[in-house]
Amino acid sequence: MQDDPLLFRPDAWYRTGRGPRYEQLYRHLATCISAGELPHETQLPPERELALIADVSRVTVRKAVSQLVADGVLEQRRGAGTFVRPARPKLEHSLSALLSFTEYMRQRGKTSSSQILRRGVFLPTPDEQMALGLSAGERVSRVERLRFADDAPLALEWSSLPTDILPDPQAVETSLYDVLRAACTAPTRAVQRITAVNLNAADARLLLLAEGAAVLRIDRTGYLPSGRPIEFTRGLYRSDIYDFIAELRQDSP
Ligand code: 16G
Repeated sequence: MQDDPLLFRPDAWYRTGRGPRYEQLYRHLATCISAGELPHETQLPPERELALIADVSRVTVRKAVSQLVADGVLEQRRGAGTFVRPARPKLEHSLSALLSFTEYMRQRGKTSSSQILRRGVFLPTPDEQMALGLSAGERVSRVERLRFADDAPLALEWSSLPTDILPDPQAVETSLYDVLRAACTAPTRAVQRITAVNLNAADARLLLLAEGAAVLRIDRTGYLPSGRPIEFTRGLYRSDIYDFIAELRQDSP
């Protein structure tokens, strides 16, 4: 049983002019739960008692509590009382976080575009062989792009895929993932390695940065549901777009 009634006293949650009491009580309890002040398995005082401590009617308590039950943060156990439920697992939406550059930019209200620097079928580098599980004699389709958001160059990306997954690199006009999705071969899982590197003169010129400027290098290996690696993209990203990468990492498995 929650034995700290201070949390429920009116001065902890009620302010004149900030909306109806049940709404303020609801918001307060939701905050206490998400902040861990009312941890998982805490039992709330019974409705009558809570109404007394909070100095509100039982109807007000009932409305706030039933909203929290509907939200899935409280659980009413018959004959036992009302308890704080365990937090939902964070990874619930992990797959939806596997976004493409085009989608990241769209989410941020920016228009993306690309300048293709080179596209073709090549012998794989040792890094590509390792990431994609290819032998030295096999071929990869490679697409090298300078990527823009609202006309500002933000990233340089070298994407390599086995030729049976992307037989024609010329097919990549705007979004690589759109091409893969159309063939049902988009990755559903990815592993990323992030490092800080300094730009060489050629890459700096393209990204409109000074030679030696620090950027993030992210190597993404994307996998099909079968576990087969089908994308290896090495990207250099201006660190002022780090925020979108951080968001991805939070949601990823
Ligand atoms: C992102 C991915 C990259 C992928 C690209 C596809 C990171 C670090 N990298 O930039 O691996 O190839 O999106 O974007 O997020 P597109 O579908 O717009 O071509």
